[in-house]
Amino acid sequence: MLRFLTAGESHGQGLVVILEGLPAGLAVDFDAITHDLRQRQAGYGRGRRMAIESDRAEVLSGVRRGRTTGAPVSMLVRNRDWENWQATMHVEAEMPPGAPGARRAPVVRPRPGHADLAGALKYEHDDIRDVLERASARETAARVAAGAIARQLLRAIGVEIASHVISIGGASLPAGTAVSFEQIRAIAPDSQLRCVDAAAEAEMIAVIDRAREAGDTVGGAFEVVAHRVPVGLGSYVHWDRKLDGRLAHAVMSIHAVKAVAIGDGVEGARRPGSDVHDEIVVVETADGGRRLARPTNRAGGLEGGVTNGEDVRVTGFMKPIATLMKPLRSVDLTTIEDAPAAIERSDVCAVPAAAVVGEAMVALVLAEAVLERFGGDTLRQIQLRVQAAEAQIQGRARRRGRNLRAEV
Ligand code: EPS
Repeated sequence: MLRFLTAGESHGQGLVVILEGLPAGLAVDFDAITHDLRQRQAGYGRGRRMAIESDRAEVLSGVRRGRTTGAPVSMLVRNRDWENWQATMHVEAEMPPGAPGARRAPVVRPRPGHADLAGALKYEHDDIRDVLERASARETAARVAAGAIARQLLRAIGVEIASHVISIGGASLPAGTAVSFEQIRAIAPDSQLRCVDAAAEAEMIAVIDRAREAGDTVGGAFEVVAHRVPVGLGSYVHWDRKLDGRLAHAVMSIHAVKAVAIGDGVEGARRPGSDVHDEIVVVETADGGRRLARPTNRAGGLEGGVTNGEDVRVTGFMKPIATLMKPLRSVDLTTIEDAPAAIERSDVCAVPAAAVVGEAMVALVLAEAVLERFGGDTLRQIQLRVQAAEAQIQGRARRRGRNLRAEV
């Protein structure tokens, strides 16, 4: 089992993550972790906080001389902004003398759409800061650090993961646009919105600008695609082993994500089965053999909750961020009088960041499913089992191919 735990507040000292269940012998690319963290910080529409932070994960354990040992990997992502928040966020009962930063007034006007009200009622907090600090999407930096290592495990068996933005507010890729994995992979790391279509991206930027001017926020949709995924991850035999359900859980858990689709998702509910299911055909291979192929991949690489060898495609739909510069109506929880919602520094749009977090969550779920199917305490054992499973599938196809030709 691969599991991870995160801890940390948005303006506390930092974020901590422990990733447990990794095999030994995985070479860890530290620059790749930093790359993923920086990708999460990027994107048009991000707020001023991202100009303060320069996220980097310090690996504290579980890696020696560049390779995993099999022990839990722990990482720390420090908050640079802590400097400015110590007088508000100190862990000691009394403010340490000389603590830098302003001592901020309690937050008492919950933002509709945020965890503020439900959290304050549930945990009996008078200062909503005790809720919002942990509910903040800053936590996703820790997930991305863990996901970066899961992605490296997947890469070691040939799996690649990438993401792109489909829509922001009402601006979208033209309906029915087929986006290949190669197109997504070709998106430049400094792309403003991680969209494959320049015209659509320009429209999306205009949507974000209009929202900013109006003191509003916008959401959107992103798609995560995993390429060269082995056949047979997950299972149809029991509800909690279905990989589509596990991916949906993981992506839905990302802040502000309100819906998840696999493959064509909700579109499939509107169309007849003949327009939804991916036909199975036989094609000749270069060496004269035969293999099974799928002319389409509307299922998003999953049938019966099991990977079928096609690209795994997961879409996340994100609502607009809850902090509005032109706040919605709310109530002051100290006076129980009408009052505009609190304003916290925030983003106008964080869909490209959510896409990067989506990659991390998909990587973590797929890595766990790989460990379940191929087991192994070391990367080497896993690689051998992946190869053996692949050879077995190829061999079966070849044998059947010969039988077919003999019958003709
Ligand atoms: C975030 C950091 C936060 C927010 C954002 C995500 O920083 P700050 O609150 O200091 O501006 O920008 O969090 C939210 C959108 C939210 O609603 O909490 C980050 O690192 O991603």
